[in-house]
Amino acid sequence: MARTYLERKEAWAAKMRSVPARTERVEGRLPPGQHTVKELPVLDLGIHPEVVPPDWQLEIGGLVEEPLVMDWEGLMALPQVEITSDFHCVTTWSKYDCGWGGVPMAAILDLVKPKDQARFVLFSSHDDYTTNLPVAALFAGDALLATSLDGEPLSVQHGGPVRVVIPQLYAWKSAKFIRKIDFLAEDAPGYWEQRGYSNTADPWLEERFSGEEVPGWRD
Ligand SMILES: Nc1nc2c(c(=O)[nH]1)N[C@H]1C(S)=C(S)[C@@H](COP(=O)(O)O)O[C@H]1N2
Ligand SMILES: [Mo]
Repeated sequence: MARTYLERKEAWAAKMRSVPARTERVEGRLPPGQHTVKELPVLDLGIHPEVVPPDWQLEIGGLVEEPLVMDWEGLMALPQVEITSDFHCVTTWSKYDCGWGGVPMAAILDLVKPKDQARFVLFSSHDDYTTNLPVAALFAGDALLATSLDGEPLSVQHGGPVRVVIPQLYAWKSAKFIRKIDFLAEDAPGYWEQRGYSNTADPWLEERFSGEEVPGWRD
């Protein structure tokens, strides 16, 4: 049987695992090895959970002073911004000028107050996807919990009602259908990070692959 897109994406990472990242960041708007696309593709595990705003909740816990469960009203009560940024997927497409609207990640950090030991976050989504980041990445001015795209409520195809957007890293770090954020002392690799993709994911360093053996992979 033909392999699914996901299987091919995973096999690609396994095959390419030893391709090193660059040692110096390449300057410029388009990261190395990328090409631009006109429309934002839909890319995920193929599960589009229907969570409507009245039912939406986000659990934020782990190493924080103020763990909480936020609902839609709570999210809407936080400062709202609109930020246009570019989005870069490891499969080599880049979409320029995505007009994301939502709450700055910095506002979330202010609210939950990560403890000193909290150095990493793990995002968990309604499709059981996970991805991990250093807490430091959430301080980026364009890092958002997004609820709209180009002036429209965020569609489920693009991760609605609420997704993470971290434009400075490859798009697999931007968890769609977000349900939980855990603050951790130790790093905890997420879905693609366990399947051969880079832990750090800087597009201008071409940090695509993990550089490590992927257990159980076959051609
Ligand atoms: N929950 C969840 N988030 C996810 C994914 C996923 O499979 N599930 N895929 C990631 C990948 S690989 C990419 S390229 C972007 C795609 O976002 P888009 O479909 O809005 O373009 O979502 C990221 N976030
Ligand atoms: Mo991606």
